Amino acid sequence: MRVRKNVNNISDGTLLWYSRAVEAMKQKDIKDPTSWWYQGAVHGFGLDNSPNLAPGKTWSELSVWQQATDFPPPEDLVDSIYWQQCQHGTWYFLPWHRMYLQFFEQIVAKTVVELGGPEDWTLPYWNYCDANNPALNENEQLQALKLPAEFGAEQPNSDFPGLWMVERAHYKVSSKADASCEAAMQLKNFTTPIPSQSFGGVRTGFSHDSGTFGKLENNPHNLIHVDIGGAMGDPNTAALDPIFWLHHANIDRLWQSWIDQGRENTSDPSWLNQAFEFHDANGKPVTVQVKQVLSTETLGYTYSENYPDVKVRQERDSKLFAMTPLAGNEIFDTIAATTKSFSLGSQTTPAQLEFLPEKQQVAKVSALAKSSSQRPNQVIIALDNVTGSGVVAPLSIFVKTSAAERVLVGKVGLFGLTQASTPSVRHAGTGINVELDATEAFNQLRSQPDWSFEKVEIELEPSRELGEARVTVGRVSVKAEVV
Ligand SMILES: [Cu+2]
Repeated sequence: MRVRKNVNNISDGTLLWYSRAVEAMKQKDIKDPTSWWYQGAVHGFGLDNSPNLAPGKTWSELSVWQQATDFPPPEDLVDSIYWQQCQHGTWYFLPWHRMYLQFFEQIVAKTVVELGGPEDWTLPYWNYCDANNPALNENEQLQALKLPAEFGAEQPNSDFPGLWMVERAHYKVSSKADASCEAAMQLKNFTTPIPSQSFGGVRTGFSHDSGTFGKLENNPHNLIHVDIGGAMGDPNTAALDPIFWLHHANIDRLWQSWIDQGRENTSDPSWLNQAFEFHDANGKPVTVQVKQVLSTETLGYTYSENYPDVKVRQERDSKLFAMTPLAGNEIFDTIAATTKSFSLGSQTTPAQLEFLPEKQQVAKVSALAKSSSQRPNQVIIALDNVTGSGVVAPLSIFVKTSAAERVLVGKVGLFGLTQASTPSVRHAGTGINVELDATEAFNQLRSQPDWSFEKVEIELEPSRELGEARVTVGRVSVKAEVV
């Protein structure tokens, strides 16, 4: 059994051999399924040359893809069933990436052996969740936000040239909130009709372009992608950054940890039977179904450490409210929304809410949770049809009432924004949708003296300048649970 270990706790040759294998795989032809380029293109392939790099940085070539050995690839490869397959905004997000990592790990392991290295090379994981681990001190927490030193920071680490990437905008995650894994791990259900209550994502068909994000996919997954930015900020280039694979190993570990806590995957046959196409370490085509990858041990690997057990949130909060667990299929009523699309600035952008007359509201936010024995009705803030281009830094969503201090609802990572905004045969180009659970934020607002729902304001704020990125928000709405 291979054990995938925390990259910050390994001192053997794992990263040295990884670096050598990356360099060897880069020498291979883009048409070779075991090449670095082909593996990257399985996730996504595109020639966009204007992602958001840090000021003063440029792509090392016009597009990172033009560095590929034997570029350009033949069109029929670009259009094949093997390229541009990554699953985002969907309940296939976790199983597809598990398959992808599994074959990649085998290809790297085989390359390591060919280079004279050990037989048991195993992919490590990058545990940025440790930034919020109460068992660690502040220094250790901040350390978890940084890329491992072997991957370089501003400068390459000369002992590990294969792990360097010019096309990185940042070398650390910008805030602990972006690396927060707890909220997703607390969820009870793999898939529900409510995206913010779905650990594994919402029910869809094949979903290569981002659409509606489930909880784990948004935070931490998307936020880590856009925080590192550059190639990592765009699905069409993300897998060319060697850190990509360690990021996804951690996401895969979170899925396994969630199951080990006693949760269950969906048993829906359309999920279990869905098949995807890959190549194995010998470059032979393989078809894998979701139901074949539900146990890491069956696949021959495990993780050195699970994410610490967390209880489902309803149980944890039971001291505060006698909560009945949410099933995730509660009915929500929209009570306020913007009526015009608006574009986002680099500073704070207010969303101009219009409120449904109280008489017409089925759900009411103001009247609820007067006594502590009553479960407050759930409140959701939804961002719909977010379109644009470029890499957008994590977007914070705040609520406030006029005088009082604003409250952070959550953060949104617009990973895949460009593709989701581009009409194609596969996708309508209607952009990204995200829902955030705003229940706790509204509880805080409600306790303020001048509370009234009609005074609520929503603000959106990117954590860094937009640079070349452009964002238009189709609609922001506040939905409350009908009880
Ligand atoms: Cu990813």
